[in-house]
Amino acid sequence: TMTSTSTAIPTTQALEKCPDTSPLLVGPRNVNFSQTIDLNEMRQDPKVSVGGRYKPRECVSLQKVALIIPFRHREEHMKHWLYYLHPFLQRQQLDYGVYVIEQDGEDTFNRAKLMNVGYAEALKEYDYDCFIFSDVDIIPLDDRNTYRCFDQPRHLAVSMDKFGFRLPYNQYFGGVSAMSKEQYLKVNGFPNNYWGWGGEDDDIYNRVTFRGMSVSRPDGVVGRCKMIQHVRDNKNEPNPQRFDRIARTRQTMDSDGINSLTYRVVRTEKDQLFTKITVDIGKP
Ligand code: BGN
Repeated sequence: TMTSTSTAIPTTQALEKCPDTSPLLVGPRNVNFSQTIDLNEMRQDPKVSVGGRYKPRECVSLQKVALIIPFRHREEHMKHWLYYLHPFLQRQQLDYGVYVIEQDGEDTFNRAKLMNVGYAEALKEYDYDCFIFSDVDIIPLDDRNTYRCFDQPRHLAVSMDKFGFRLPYNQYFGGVSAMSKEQYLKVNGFPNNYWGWGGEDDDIYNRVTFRGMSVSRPDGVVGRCKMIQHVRDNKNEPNPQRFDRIARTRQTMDSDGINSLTYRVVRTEKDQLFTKITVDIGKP
């Protein structure tokens, strides 16, 4: 017979809600992108289930969080992201899933449309309440920067090394952001028509303010993060239309967004540490 002194998880008794602040946080930590990453050890972790899903065993998470990462040809960055972020999110006691949304083909990249695809696809799998939209090359340095949603849309990458650990401008909403399902639907998601680099984050910032919301942020110490250095990607040239587009957000936001999203799933791969969805999103 079993003794009651073991650490076995009670199955009959309901788990309690996780505390507001996780007791597992460690605070600031450094990262080192010159290390060679081997994810195989992490893949053995029985607490992470296939597709990059996790929930704490010790309590019921306050939020169910989908991490959405637009992607193409950045395998090395993805390794670093997974290596640092899985333990980080686990220390935050989140119930989470990692979705890598890969743009199929070699046409011009469209970060924002891939974000919309990630939102739609993640919701087909699980009843997520919160969506973290993250670049693949941004690693947070302090786990007090909780990757969850707040009562206003949240900007998380507020203190990046490449901008001297400050905001590049007050309205900056790029890199990593968090929106609840409700906040996201209120702004009709991201725009689908920003092809190439720049402006799509300013567009969603505009959407947030035009819907009467404001941006919430961690402080500049907790919000520190590093970007992995890289050369500019092919097929992601600065978009010459971005200036005109961000000037017209108010006119376009109701008709261009999650309500007008179309795409075709080309393939879905389940790694132990992430779900990769390759999609045909068309071209400009
Ligand atoms: C801004 C870009 C953002 C980008 C930040 C940081 C535009 C719109 C025309 C002014 N915005 O200038 O998309 O995230 O720089 O690199 O280009």
